[in-house]
Amino acid sequence: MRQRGATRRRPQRYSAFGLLRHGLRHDDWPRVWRTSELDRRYDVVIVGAGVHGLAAAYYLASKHGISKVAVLDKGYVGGGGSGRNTAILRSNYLTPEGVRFYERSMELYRNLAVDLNFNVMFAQRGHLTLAHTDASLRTMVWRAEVNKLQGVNSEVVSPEEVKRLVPFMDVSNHARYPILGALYHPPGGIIRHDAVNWGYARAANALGVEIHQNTEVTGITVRDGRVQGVTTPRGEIAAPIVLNCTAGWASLVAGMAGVKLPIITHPLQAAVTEPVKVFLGAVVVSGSLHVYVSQTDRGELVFGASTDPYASYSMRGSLEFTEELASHVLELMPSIGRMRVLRQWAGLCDMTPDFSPVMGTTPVEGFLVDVGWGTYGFKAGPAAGEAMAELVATGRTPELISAFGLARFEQGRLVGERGAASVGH
Ligand code: PYC
Repeated sequence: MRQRGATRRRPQRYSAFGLLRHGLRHDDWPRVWRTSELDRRYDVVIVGAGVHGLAAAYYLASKHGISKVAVLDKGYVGGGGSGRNTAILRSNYLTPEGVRFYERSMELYRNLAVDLNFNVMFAQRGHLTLAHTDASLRTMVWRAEVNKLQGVNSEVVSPEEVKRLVPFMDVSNHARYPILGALYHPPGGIIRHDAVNWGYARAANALGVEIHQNTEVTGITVRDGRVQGVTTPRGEIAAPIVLNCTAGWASLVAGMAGVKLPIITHPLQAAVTEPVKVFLGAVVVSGSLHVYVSQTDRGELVFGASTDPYASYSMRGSLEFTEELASHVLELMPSIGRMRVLRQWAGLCDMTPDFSPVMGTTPVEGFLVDVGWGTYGFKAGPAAGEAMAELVATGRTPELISAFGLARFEQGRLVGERGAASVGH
């Protein structure tokens, strides 16, 4: 499977003069990745050109020399969950398996700009999960202890410390939901999600990986329990390995191979305000108020909620969401009442029963999954891509993801992460 002598192209670098010239003339900008003819056969077909699919492709090529790889997407690069999330990175999970896994992703994210030679704008601003009840404070203490045992920087802090970190927050006893404390995770932060998608796409493509946008997978061929390839409107493609890296459509794509996933898909809405001078240092999450907020380097506040309470594939926003979001945010930060919401959108969340993903093999030989990313997928892209690339290249499931296999739902070995999901669900 190892592909020797694959064409390697270095991503283009510019001198200051070159940058200026390209900035002034829009007609000769080079493509960030090449488009190519669709071949009839690949060593690996990856379904989904989001951060998971692109990272898997990049690590297949960069770490294992496998570059006869096609990443197919029915839309465009980063147009699904990878471009619709709120770009929060953290590793302060509840289970040791979860903490170790997300911490590996944080490690890869920390070096990603250098690794991809692309500015992904990772800002480690600190991440605060507020506790408004004794029960949630108990969970924060539990998480902090599990985190520390795994070497992850997390601690429970007082309302006074919350006020020091976020001076605009109402930490008084008069608030409708007084803040009793918070889980503080200094390494957490935000990143520019589009840049991550484009950086992986460019780097994978430079190593020979092909990216085919507007190429929907409409069928998966399985013969004698083994995957043979996929069907697209552009024709059949043969491949001994098909990796499902979709979010939102994961169970539909798996269903094409006859694999049933324990996933229910819900929309999740988010919104962004007009930009103002940067005043919010940390990412702030309130599980009880179903809201999280961060401020981008451009000054916009990015808000998100929990998933909508019904299963749906709709990606439309609703007025109820904006009203509820605004009222919850104002309970925390009354002073931002005059800021205007610019845009809202929705993404699709593939929820599993234990709030953990599904990564690994399936009963169909050669058909692999990296799915079930609920509300926590973007931060996991690098580690999931790296681990799935290793599984493809070696045929062995890496220890890091061994707890997240599909068989756990039959065997009753769930990895319960509900208590560490960003917001109440
Ligand atoms: O898990 O950190 C998270 C998250 C943020 C927004 C949605 N989920």
